[in-house]
Amino acid sequence: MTHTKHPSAPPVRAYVGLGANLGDAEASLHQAIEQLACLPHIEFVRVSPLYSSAPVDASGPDYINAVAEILTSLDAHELLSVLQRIEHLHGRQRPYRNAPRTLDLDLLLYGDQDIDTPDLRVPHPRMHERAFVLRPLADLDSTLMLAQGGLHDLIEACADQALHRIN
Ligand code: PH2
Ligand code: MG
Ligand code: MG
Repeated sequence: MTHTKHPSAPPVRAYVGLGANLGDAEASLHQAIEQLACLPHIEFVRVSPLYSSAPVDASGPDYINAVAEILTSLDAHELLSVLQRIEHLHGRQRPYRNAPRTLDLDLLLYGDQDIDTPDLRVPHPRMHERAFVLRPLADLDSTLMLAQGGLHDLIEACADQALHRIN
């Protein structure tokens, strides 16, 4: 793993969205959380409850989703490559956009930073309209504000996306 360029900087609080709808999705999420928590430069803080929901803008089996909160001294791109490595360990393939997947790890928020590069946009560009991200995120910190509004209002705006808490 690449080491942070700023080892003495205070760690950044980041939120990672987890999702899966192929294989044993629930087991994959639990494993991915373990794998994330074991990595150097990442301190696992907590994970939301797990939720199931129908695919949004996609097809295939229902998804299992959750959000994890971490503290990290990795920069955002280093964190992205760590997340991609864990996806790869789970056999993630990318046959087409929004294809069903064994594991999807999305960097949702990285401190209060706005990042817009070809390979990474943070805050995640669609998170404000996805109940499967907003609900578990609100379980972790209901006071978080996105550019589009507070979590409570954003959750109400996507109330048509049915979400079932499973633990
Ligand atoms: N992820 C997508 C597209 N649609 N729908 C649900 N319910 N959960 C997801 O994680 C999800 C999705 C692309 O990443
Ligand atoms: Mg995703
Ligand atoms: Mg993704």
